[in-house]
Amino acid sequence: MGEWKKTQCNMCAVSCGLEMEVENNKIVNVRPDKDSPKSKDYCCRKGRAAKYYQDNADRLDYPLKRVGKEFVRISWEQAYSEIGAKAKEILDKYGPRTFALAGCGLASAQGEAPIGLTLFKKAIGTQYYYNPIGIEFMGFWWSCGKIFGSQLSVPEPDEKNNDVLIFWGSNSYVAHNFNRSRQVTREFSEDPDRMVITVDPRLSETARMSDMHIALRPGTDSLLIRALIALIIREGWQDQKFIDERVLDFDKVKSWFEGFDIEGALKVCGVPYEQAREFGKILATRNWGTHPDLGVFMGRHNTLNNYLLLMLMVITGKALVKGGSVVANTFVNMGDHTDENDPKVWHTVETDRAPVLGVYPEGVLSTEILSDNPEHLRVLFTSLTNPARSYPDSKAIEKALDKLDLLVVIDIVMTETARHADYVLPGKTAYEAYDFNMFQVTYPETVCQLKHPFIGQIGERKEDGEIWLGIAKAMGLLPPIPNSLYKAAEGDRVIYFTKLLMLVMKHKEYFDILPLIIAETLGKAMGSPTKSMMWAVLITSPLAGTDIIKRAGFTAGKKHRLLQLLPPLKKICIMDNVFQAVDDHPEGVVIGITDNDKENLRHITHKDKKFHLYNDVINDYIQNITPEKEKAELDGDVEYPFVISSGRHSDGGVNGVMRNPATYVYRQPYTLAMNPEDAQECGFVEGQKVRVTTRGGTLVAPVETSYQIARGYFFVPHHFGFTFNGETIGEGVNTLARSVDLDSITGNPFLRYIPCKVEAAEAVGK
Ligand SMILES: Nc1nc2c(c(=O)[nH]1)N[C@H]1C(S)=C(S)[C@@H](COP(=O)(O)OP(=O)(O)OC[C@H]3O[C@@H](n4cnc5c(=O)[nH]c(N)nc54)[C@H](O)[C@@H]3O)O[C@H]1N2
Ligand SMILES: Nc1nc2c(c(=O)[nH]1)N[C@H]1C(S)=C(S)[C@@H](COP(=O)(O)OP(=O)(O)OC[C@H]3O[C@@H](n4cnc5c(=O)[nH]c(N)nc54)[C@H](O)[C@@H]3O)O[C@H]1N2
Ligand code: SF4
Ligand SMILES: [Mo]
Repeated sequence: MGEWKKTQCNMCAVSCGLEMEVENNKIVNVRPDKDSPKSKDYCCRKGRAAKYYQDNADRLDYPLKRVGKEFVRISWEQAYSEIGAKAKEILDKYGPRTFALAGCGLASAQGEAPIGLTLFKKAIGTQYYYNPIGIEFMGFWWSCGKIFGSQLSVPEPDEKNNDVLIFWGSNSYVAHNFNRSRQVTREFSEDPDRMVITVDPRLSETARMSDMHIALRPGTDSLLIRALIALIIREGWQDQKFIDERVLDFDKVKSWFEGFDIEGALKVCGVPYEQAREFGKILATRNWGTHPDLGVFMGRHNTLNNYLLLMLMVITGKALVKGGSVVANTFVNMGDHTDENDPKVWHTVETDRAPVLGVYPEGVLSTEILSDNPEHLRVLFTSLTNPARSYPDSKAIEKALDKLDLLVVIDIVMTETARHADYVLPGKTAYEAYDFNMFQVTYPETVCQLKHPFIGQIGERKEDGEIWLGIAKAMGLLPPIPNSLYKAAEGDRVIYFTKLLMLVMKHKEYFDILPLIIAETLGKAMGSPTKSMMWAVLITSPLAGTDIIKRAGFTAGKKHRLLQLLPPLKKICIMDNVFQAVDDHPEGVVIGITDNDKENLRHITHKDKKFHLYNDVINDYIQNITPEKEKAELDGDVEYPFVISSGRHSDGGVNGVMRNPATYVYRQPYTLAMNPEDAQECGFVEGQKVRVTTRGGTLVAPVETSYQIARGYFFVPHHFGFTFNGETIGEGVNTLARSVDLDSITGNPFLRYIPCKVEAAEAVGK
């Protein structure tokens, strides 16, 4: 019998509370944590498979350096001094615009981010930051920025008060992409007074549980939503009272919908008029919320898809209201709202792309490295990401990685990206080191959880946050820190805070790099730079000083009575108590409670507190979303008559994190799934190997036939093409994507819609 430890899953952004049984420094068993205030006894198969992630044949134990084609073991001292010297030399010679950071935070493990991001954005001074946000959320967050005023105001369904839950291009029953997703979906599905609606070209596992399935033609979401809004306005079903009170410019956007050929559009979408009308009526009369995901986020016209979806919420009176969609109050902002028109915001040199929430589109990374511009990217540091497999156009990415002057990869295993690196540094997982996830989205409660390490030191692995700090020091970017601050860090944290303040008052230039100084001093005292970042994000939390925290019962306490007389310090005292509670409760703590009616408006950040629906860029773009133009484009690709969804979040995979094939023992999911009628017409049989070719590349996979798959639309999962223990299973789907097939507004790729052709790769029976 081992010992059970409380922790939080490291596999996806949902971050369920888990209990893990540990024996001889290994995870031997996993169960959901019934004490978790967030996930309450819920978890999925991926979380339960944590032992295959934690212990496997490919884990890295020591720093490695490339020598010719081989990697050799080196010491940490050598790694730091060589990386620091080389990076500094390039920085001095070519400047910060030649540096980029990628990853620095997995969906569920972001404790290192404040350290890594401060190093790159402030100490080195580059804005070029790439991570998966730049592949999925760009269109959604950009649209939130325009309509609500902030890219941080991302709406979620208010499930407790919704009576209709809509899955729009998301397969949550399999992806578990929100808190307790399977449980919640089941509850809606089984309740006669509530409904599940799925908008998905195929009969997904989620669509199967739905009361209504809108089986639209792939890639027609923008056309469908334009038609739905037009229908709602034509019938006068919009929430006019809500619009009059809360919308700045409804009359200006009405022209996008008036006189629109609704019937013609629905025909192109393949959605029967009667069904669309019923759907429109539900949207106008019921309390609905939606979980959009990769079907719309990575589909054709992905930015417009999202913009129109938000407009649909607004005109039906369901945006940022109880029973509609709400914005969860997370304990930390997930980035900085970035206005692409602000002259201080850098655009990429070759592709002229701007960031959303501080993140650049991953699709252009290879072009920015391969560019001949004197300011092209020369140095790339990555952690918790594997661009060679997860970014569009794997071949271009691998070529680009080889061209870099310096590539440093921090990972827990030898990845396809690491194989191109100059230095590979072994990280610890969140079961071996402190970590936390900033995406912890719960509503109306705000839950905060700190993952405590429970696996002892193995090899020379280091906490990711500690590695970033080591690199900052090796580059000479950490200024001198007085001994008194190190000393203060060992005592009372509120007093330590006042000392920090005094230091910054004396040296104004320290302000921007405060996270590095905290990581160095408080991190040292706590034995973990990452843990000190939990404190840093809590004391600077956007919720500090709000009623949200007070409602959860937190006060300034009895200590520091005098300091509390100053309101800013009172806030620090309260948040320090929050930190203490979080540290004392590894199962997580409810640190905030939102009051629906009072706090929704805080997420509309336009000065007039209104929704702004009109936008010039959208105005130009939407003119092309007509039945005629869309039909011509959708039917016009004679050379590549089929469409492939390059990526499917299948049951046992977690993007590229679960490399260990032991997790696939129950099923062999590397297949090209197609409708049996397509297979028959092409002359393919089940299991036969076929070759899919796109304008970007090609891959071979065995056929799986299923009536769940729509006609003409193939699916291949993206958890493959990884080499594990010397063996490569399947091929990486990003060989199919081109780095130019990006949404023209934000640069988010079209990975769920790639025109393709298919042919037999082997004769039947082989
Ligand atoms: N098991 C598992 N769970 C995961 C992950 C994993 O790898 N494995 N990864 C996690 C991550 S990082 C993410 S981002 C989420 C993703 O979670 P999801 O987005 O739910 O995952 P997908 O499987 O891509 O589902 C997208 C759905 O969109 C549909 N679709 C395709 N094209 C279109 C279209 O044109 N229009 C519409 N309306 N729908 C379309 C597809 O048929 C599919 O059912 O999952 C998370 N959870
Ligand atoms: N074609 C196509 N491409 C896709 C998708 C798709 O559907 N289709 N899905 C996209 C989506 S939604 C996402 S979110 C991205 C994900 O893409 P990435 O962000 O690249 O994430 P992963 O592939 O999951 O790789 C994460 C890396 O982190 C490492 N790692 C895990 N834990 C730790 C740790 O504690 N410390 C350190 N240092 N490293 C760790 C893993 O070994 C792995 O190499 O992929 C995207 N790419
Ligand atoms: S839903 Fe996500 S966080 Fe929860 S157990 Fe599954 S993978 Fe882990
Ligand atoms: Mo994702």
